[in-house]
Amino acid sequence: MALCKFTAAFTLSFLSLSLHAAELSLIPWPDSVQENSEQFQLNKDARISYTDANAREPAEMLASYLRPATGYQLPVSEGTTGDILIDTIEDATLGEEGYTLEVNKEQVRIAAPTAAGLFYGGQTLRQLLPTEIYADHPQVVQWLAPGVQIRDQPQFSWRGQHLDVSRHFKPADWVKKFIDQLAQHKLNTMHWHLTDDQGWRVEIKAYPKLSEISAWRHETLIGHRSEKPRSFDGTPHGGYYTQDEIRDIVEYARKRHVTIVPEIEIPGHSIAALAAYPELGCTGGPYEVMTTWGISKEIYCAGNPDTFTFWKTVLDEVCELFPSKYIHTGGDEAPKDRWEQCPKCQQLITDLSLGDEHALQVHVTLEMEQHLLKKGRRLIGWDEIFEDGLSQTAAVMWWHKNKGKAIAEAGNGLVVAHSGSLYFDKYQFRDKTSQPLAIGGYVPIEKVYALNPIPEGLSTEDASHVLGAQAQLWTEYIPTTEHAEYMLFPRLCALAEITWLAPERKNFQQFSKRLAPHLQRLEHAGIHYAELD
Ligand code: TNX
Repeated sequence: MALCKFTAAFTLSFLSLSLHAAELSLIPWPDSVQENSEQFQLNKDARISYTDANAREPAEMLASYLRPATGYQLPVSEGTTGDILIDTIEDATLGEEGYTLEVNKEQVRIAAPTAAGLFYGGQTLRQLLPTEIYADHPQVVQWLAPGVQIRDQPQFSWRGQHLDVSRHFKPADWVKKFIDQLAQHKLNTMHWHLTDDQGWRVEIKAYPKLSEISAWRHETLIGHRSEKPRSFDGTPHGGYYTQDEIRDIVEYARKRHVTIVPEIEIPGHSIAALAAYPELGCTGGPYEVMTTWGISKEIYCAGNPDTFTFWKTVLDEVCELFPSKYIHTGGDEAPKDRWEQCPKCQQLITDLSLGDEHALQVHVTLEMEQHLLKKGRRLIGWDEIFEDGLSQTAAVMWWHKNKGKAIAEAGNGLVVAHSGSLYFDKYQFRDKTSQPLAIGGYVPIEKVYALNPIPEGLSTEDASHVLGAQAQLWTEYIPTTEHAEYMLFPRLCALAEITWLAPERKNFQQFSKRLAPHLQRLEHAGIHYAELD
C-alpha cells in the first residue's frame, strides 16, 4: 500500500511537472528549457536594472511592455540589483539574436551579447507571465512567472511577414500594431509591399504626382475577379505614408528589432506609377490606377533612359528612409508584350546585344543592383529575377514553381515565401462558406507548420544560402485591418515557430496545445484572430 501511494505520488508529481511544461505556452518554443520548482512574483515595487548602454533600450522596452497591464511603475536604472536584470554578456555561441533567461524566486535575469537577444529574452518573459500581461490597462492578477532556465536562439536569420498595402491601404497606427505582433513572435523582418498597380503608397519628393495621382483609385471591384458580370463599389480608395510617417514607423520597428524591407515593383505591377507619369510607359498611356485584380500588360518602358532615372531616384529616396541591408525591387509577373512592340525597348535589346525581352529584364535588375550596391545595399526580388545572368549577390524570394533548391545551389541568398504554404491570403479552413471571400487556395495552419525552410535535397553546404522564410499577406480581398488580422492569426504563430525552432524539433501536437493559451494573449492584445475548428 505504502509503495502504491509512493508510486501514485511520484506519478502525480511527474505528471504535474509535465503538465506544467505544457503550460509553458511559449511560441516560438525555445531551443532549450529547464524548469525549477520556484516562482517569481512581479510586485508593485519591482525595479528593472541594466548593466550597460547596450542593455538600456531593451530594459526600457521591457518596462514599457509590462507597465500597462500591471499598472506598476517599474523604474529602470543602471546596476545589477533590480528584480529584473538585463545583462549584456560576452557569449559568441548565442549569435546575433540568442539569449538566456533565468527565473527564480529572487530575480529574473536576461542575458545576451546583443540588444536583440536581450529584447527577445524580454518577449519570452512576457509569455511566462499570465496572459493578461498583453492587456493595455491594469488587470487584477498575481503576476507569477514559473522558475525556468532557458537558453535560446533562432534557426534562421530571416523570419519575415510581408504586408501588401497597395491593394488596400492600411493606416500607420495599425502598421505599428502589426509590427508589435511580429516582435512578440520574434519575427524580425517586415517586407512592406509599397507599390503595385492599384496604388503607390510611399511619398517620393522628386515625383510628387505619385502621392497626388498614383495613391488613389476611383473605385474597386466588388467580389472575386472571376465573378461575372463585374461590378464596382463606386467609392474612391487610397492613401500613402508621408516620409515623416515612414521614418516614425521605421524607428518604431527598430526598437522592436524588426527590419523593414521596402518593395518598389520594377518593371511590372506599375500602372499606378504610370498613371501619374505616362511618359515612362511603352505606349505613353493614358493609364489609370487599376480598379481590378490580376496581371496587367502595362509595364515601365526599359528603353527610355528617363525610366532608369526615375527608378534610381525613387530607390535613392527609399534608401534614405529605410536602413535595411536588402531593398526589394519586385520583378514578378512582368509581361513582355509591350516590350516586344516597343521600338525603344527593341533598340536597347539590339544595342546591348541582349537577345530577348527576358534578358532585358535581367539587365534592368542588374542595373538596379549595381545602383544599390554602390550605396552598400543588396537587391532582393521575386523568383522571376532568377534567370541566366543574375548576379550572385542578389537574393531571391521563392514564391512559385520548384525553384528553391536551384536558387540556393546557385549561391543566391534564398527566402522561402512559397505560395503553397506561406500565402496567408488563401483560405485557412476547408469550409469556404464559414470564411470571408479569399483569393482561393487552402493554407491551413498545419500546412504552414509543416514547412521546412530548407528545400528538400539541398546539401548542408548549400543550405547555408537559405536566409529563412516569410509569409505573404496580399490584400486584394482584405480591405480592413480586422480582416487582415483574421488572415494573419493564428497562422503567423506557426510561421514564428518554423523560422525560430530547428525543423527536427517541431511538433504540431505540442504546438497546438501551446496555441490555445497563446490565443488569449492575442485576445488581450486586441487581435481579431481566426477561431480554430
Ligand atoms: C501573385 S506572388 C503576386 C501578387 C498577387 C498574389 C495573389 C507575387 C510575387 N505576385 O501580385 O497579389 O499572387 O496571391
